[in-house]
Amino acid sequence: MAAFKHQGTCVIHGGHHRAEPGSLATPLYQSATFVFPDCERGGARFAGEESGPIYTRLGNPTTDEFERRMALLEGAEDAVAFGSGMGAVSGALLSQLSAGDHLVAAIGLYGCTHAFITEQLPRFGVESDSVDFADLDALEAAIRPNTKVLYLETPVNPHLAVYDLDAIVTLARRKGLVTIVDNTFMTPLLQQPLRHGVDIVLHSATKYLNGHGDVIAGVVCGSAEQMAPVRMAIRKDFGAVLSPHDAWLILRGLKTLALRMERHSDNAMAVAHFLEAQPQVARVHYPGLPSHPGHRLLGRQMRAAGGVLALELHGGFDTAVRFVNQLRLFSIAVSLGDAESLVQHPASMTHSPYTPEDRAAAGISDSMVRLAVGLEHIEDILADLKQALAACAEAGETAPLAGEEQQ
Ligand code: 4LM
Repeated sequence: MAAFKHQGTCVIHGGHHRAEPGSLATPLYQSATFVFPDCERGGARFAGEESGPIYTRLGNPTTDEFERRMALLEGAEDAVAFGSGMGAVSGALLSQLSAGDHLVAAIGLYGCTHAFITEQLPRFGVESDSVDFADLDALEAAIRPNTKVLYLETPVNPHLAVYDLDAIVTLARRKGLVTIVDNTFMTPLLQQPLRHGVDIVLHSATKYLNGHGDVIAGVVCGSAEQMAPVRMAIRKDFGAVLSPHDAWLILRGLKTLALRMERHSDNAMAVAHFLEAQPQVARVHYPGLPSHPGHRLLGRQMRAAGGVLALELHGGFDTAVRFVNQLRLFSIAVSLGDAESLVQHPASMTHSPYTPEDRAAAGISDSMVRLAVGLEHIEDILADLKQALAACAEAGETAPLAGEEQQ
């Protein structure tokens, strides 16, 4: 596939073949099945002797363009679209693991990924251990003779730990392991794990890739050899297929990805600096801050720190809940990567699938609040945070708790 020199061009044109009669936008093939010219050629398509669409669960021209664009952006040979980020997470893992295998996962992954690894995979005979991937000795010690996969997010949802991909890949190669990275928080605009030697990269395309909060989708990228079973076994037989209409919406959303990631990162950086200076804030987790342990990887591995940050307020669960309830511009919602600023409370929302003990071990405290900073004007975003902190300080113990009526 032809690559563009700049990703800002690739997000607009990557993988686009202008079809007759020359529509500028990608045509939407909203069709479940495709008609064969004759029986022999239908058979030839099934046998892989002739290219062309068969049935949308196997492939669709609109979805194919999204896949081509993602492969180009990640520097992969191929990409496979899924009907959700969890479809991509489970699809990538199931393509690499069989009964009797073991994987090592980074601590503090997205709650449903953690649930898939610790609750679903054991039902199919796959065991796992969770370790801090920043501690390479601990990571090496967790590797067993039957370990097949190292699985991580970087930055990690929700506490934004950043892991050194070069160091992890060096270890994985020495041990003959496959590395899988969930690149949702960064997008290929800010980080390209395959360029660091990672084997498979995946996304919840629900987030920044689509960017408009109206689609659930996922995508897995890697070598042609690795993607063939992801497409023609995992997606075909498990069926977590992306709707062509949703692929079309993501292709439209992708066109502004470069602009959006710049604005998200600038806004989040300003929010992080603001929050770090507030006496009510005990800690800000954002790799863009020099105080963040992973800051050294900015520039080398990440082009910018992205739009998500986490903060911990002095106090516990109730303080976090009060702060969230005081915000007005930020919407209280899970997800991230949308134009709208979103706030959520990981302990009771995205990371509620964890046991309290696993959450504590993963560094997700009850007072942690996650902000997915949107594309609004930074002065309005900061004003909202200021008024919420001021309202919390004023109200003190009398501030309303979760579930109480808000004006
Ligand atoms: C959230 N996240 O954090 P679908 N990988 C990562 C994620 O953050 C998510 C998924 C995969 C949130 C959703 C509620 C790093 C999701 C799963 O939701 O299946 O597209 O992605 O707020």
